[in-house]
Amino acid sequence: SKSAGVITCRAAVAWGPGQPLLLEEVEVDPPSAMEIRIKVVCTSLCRSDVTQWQSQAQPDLFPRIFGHEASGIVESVGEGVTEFQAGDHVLTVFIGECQSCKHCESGKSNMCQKLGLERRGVMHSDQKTRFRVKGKPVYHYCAVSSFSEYTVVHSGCAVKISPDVRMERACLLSCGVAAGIGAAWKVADISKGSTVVIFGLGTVGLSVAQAAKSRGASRIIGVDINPEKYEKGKVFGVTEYINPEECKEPVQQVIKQITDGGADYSFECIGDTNIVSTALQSCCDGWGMTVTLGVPKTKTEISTHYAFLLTGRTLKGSLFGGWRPKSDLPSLVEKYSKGEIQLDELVTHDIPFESINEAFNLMKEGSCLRCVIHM
Ligand code: COD
Ligand code: ZN
Repeated sequence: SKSAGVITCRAAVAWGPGQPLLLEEVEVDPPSAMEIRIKVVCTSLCRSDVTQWQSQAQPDLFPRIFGHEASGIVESVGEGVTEFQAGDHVLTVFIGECQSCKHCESGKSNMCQKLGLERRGVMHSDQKTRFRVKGKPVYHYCAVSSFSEYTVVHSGCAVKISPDVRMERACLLSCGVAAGIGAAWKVADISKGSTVVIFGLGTVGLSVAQAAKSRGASRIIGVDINPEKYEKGKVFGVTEYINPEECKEPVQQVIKQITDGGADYSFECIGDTNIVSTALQSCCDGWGMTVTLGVPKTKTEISTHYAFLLTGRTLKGSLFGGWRPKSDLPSLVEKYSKGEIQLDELVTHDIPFESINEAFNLMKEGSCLRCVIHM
C-alpha cells in the first residue's frame, strides 16, 4: 500500500547476527535526490550476505535487511534523476559508478569515490536509512538491501537492462558471476592455452572457470574440499579436480608437479585469506599471477614469503571483477542474452520469498550454488 510516498511492504529482517530472518511489515521511504525506489522482482543469495549475517563484527547494525544481487522494476525516482523512469528494468550493484570522480573518470578503475562499498548499513547520500520496522530504523546492506519487496538505491548503484532479459536469472550478474568473469577477463586477462587453477568451486569460482574456458585455457584445475562440486565444474570447463583433503602433500606442491612448476594463473574464490599464499605458490615464477576475489570470512590479514613475489609472481586484488557497473555491466547482460554467458546452470534452487531462510540454510550447508528468491 502507498501513503504520502511511504510504501508499506514485506521485508526479511535480520534482528541479530545469525538469527533467522523474520518476514516483517516495513516502511520504505520515497527516494531522496538522485535515488530510485525499486520493486524487487528476484534476488539471489550471495555468500557474502551469509558471511555478514553470521558475522559478530558489527552487532550494532541490526535490525538489518541483507541482499544485494537483484533485479527489479523502478517504481519511482527522486529529484534530479533523469537516467531512469518508473517501469525501467534494472539490476542493483553494490558498488556504484558516479561517472564524475577521479576513479570513474580514469576509465581504469571501479573504485568510485562517491559510491564505494558501503559497510555501515546506511545510504551514501545522507548516511541514513530508508527503512523502518515497528518504528525503528533498519540498516541497509551494501546500500542495496534487496530482501524487501521494495528498496531504495542510489541511481548510481543501478543499471538499466532490456525488458527482454530474464530477470529471474540476470540478477546473478549483480555480483558473484560478474566478479568471477571480470577476474578472468579483465583483471587476469587470461590468454589462449593458459593453465588456470581455481580455489573454490562455488558460483564465483565456476564463473572464473567459464570465462577461462571461453578464452581458450588449456587446463582448468579446480580445487575444492567438497567433491560434489566437481560434476558441476565439468559444465563450466573445469578439466581436473583436486581435493586438498585427499592430498598427501600440500596442494600447492601437487599443482606444481602436475603443471611443471606452477600454473599461469590462480584465483582465490573461497574467501579464506590463508589460501592467498597457497594460490600464489600454485602459480609459476616469472609470470604467474594470483587474483583474489573473496570477501574474507574471518582473518583479514594475508601473509606469505616475500620470495614468491621477488621471483616474479603478481598478486592482484579485485572487487566486482574490476567491472565499472554502468559502463561494463550492460555488455555482460547482452552476452547472457546471446548465450555467451551461462547463468541458468548456476541456479540450483528457486525459492519463494516466504522461504528465504531455506536459502540461507542451503548456503550454510554448502549444498547450493545460487538460490534465486522470487518476491
Ligand atoms: N579449500 C578448498 N575449497 C574450499 C575450502 C578450502 N579450504 N573452503 C571452502 N571451500 C569451497 C567450498 O566447498 C565452496 O565450494 C567454495 O569453496 C566457496 O563457494 P561458495 O558457494 O561458498 O561461495 P561463492 O562462490 O558464492 O562466493 C565466494 C566468495 C567467498 C569469493 C565471496 O566472497 C564472493 O562472492 N566474492 C566475489 C564478489 C564480491 O566482490 N563481493 C563483494 C560484495 S558481495
Ligand atoms: Zn555479493
